[in-house]
Amino acid sequence: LMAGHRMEWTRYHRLDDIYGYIDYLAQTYPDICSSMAIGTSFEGRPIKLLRISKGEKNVPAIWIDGGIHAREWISTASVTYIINYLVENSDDLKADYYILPVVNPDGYEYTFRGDRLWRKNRSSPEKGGVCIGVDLNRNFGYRWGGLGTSRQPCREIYAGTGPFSEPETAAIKNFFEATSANFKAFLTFHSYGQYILYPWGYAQRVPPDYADLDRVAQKSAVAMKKATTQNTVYTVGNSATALYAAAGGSDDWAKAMLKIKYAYTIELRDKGRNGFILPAGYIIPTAKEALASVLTITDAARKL
Ligand code: ING
Ligand code: ZN
Repeated sequence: LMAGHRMEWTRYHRLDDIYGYIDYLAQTYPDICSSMAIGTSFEGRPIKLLRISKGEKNVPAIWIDGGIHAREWISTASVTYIINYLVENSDDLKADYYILPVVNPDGYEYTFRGDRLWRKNRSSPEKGGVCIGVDLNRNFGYRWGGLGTSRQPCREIYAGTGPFSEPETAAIKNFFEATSANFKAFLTFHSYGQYILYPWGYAQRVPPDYADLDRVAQKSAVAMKKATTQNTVYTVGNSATALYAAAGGSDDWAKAMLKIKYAYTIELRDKGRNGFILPAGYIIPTAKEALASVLTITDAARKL
């Protein structure tokens, strides 16, 4: 029996509430929502994806994820807000959305039970080692192990034992290998810093079509500023130049290996006053900004 759901967007939710919401949507709106576990985390939790689609031909597919880094709660909260908006406004759905609000469920739960500032997953890849966790955004299979990564398991930027060594990143890779959907955008939400970043992250270089990525990102920044009365400023740039170099990120892999044109990492609020511990009162305004970016990038994807 599925009585309802517990999502409110005025507080941060545990994984149970988020997964309950996904199940609720799939049961309540079976014409447009379907859920699937794309894999299982190191500790055995399902990695739940929601597809929102009207089954129309000739619409682009768009990937949206959050919570790859456990402590970045606003990312997961904003992605669930985006889900709610797309379902409630499904008459205007302009793409097929594949949405993964918690890439790293073990890490996410650990930020409630153990360490609020945990970043990595919870795997222990070394035999007999003491340190736990791989940085999942260093574990993707393009230029794995390059700049801004570490081979030391105790570091926050530990890249793992090899590309896709972790069940959470392997699940995403396997999903894309199995799907025939026509992906035109790949959006991964993080916090914090207020940036719209495009590849490459592995070095201070840009892809051949970077002018298109820059133009759509600038448009997105304008929409995000207008999304609330707070005129929030988002800075646009190449990841390695605007922020820092980091190889093995999901956006680089989506761009280089999956050939998805509009690949972005979006760093949500704030700029450091609260950092990862963003008060719950900022969920709705920040999520409105995240939604504005999704709708802007959807428009660009439809024009391809
Ligand atoms: N930031 C991203 C990180 O993984 C990033 C920034 C993404 C840099 C992609 C380069 C490429 O470090 C956070 N907040 O995690
Ligand atoms: Zn992050």
